[in-house]
Amino acid sequence: LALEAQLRHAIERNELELHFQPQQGLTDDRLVGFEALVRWRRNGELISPADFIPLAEESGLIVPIGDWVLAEACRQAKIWSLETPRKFVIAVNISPRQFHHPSFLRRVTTTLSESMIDPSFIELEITEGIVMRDVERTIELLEDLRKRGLTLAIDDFGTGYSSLAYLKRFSIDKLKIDQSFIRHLRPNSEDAAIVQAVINLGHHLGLSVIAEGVETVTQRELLRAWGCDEIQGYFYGRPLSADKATQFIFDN
Ligand code: G
Ligand code: G
Ligand code: MN
Ligand code: NA
Repeated sequence: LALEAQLRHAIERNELELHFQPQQGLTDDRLVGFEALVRWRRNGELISPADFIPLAEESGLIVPIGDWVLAEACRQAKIWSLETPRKFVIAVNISPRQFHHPSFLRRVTTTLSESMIDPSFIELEITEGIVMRDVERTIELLEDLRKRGLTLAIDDFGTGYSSLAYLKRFSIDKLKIDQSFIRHLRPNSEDAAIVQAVINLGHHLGLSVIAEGVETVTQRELLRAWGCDEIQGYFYGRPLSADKATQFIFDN
């Protein structure tokens, strides 16, 4: 069976699952949230989104997959909200085709209201590519989503083609510094200059800043010294199954 046909059946056959990568706040080193990362369990084998999200995007299957991911993230947020009084944000990746689908706003609001969670539990991660396509409509949509209480983050920040001029017009909450700037981070390097500039830019615009791909204590302490708000990466935690993420909550 062709991959696309298999993927088409993956949702009905319950073959998708969400893993959760923890995010750490740098003011008190507390767990602040998780990024939801989809996986496809096909014949016992776990397939990375890198191997099927592009196909899903191309074929339009990303729309039902995206619906499933959001509903599943909301379901997990509800479970955690009943198990602990602590508050976590679950960040969900949104792909371009999903975001620009005419019914995106309706789908998000329906899923949120059906799940009966506070919308501020959910953060949408959108890329620069998304926001630069159809800018005027994007500005309206971001405002609508934010009015409904969701948090919005620009993912992979610094790698796309967004214009800084638009940053002030987009109603967003957070910048996610791409891991390519973190990987070789050293004091006084070019990456250091870029990362510090993004942190300052974000803060001056009233945004919070999270760095991705943090793998070492040295990277974390540099980011802390520069005022970065949060980190995500193998140093703090790998993507975890829902059960292991629940355990992580109780251990942290
Ligand atoms: O989880 P990594 O572990 O392998 O993710 C690889 C890529 O897949 C990342 O770029 C991530 O943003 C993307 N990705 C993961 N989960 C989702 C999802 O639910 N929807 C979309 N659109 N992309 C996702
Ligand atoms: O594009 P997006 O930022 O959503 O994707 C996150 C991707 O980065 C996932 O594939 C995730 O598994 C991966 N990732 C998360 N933390 C680290 C890390 O510390 N190092 C590396 N190399 N990859 C990471
Ligand atoms: Mn992401
Ligand atoms: Na990213």
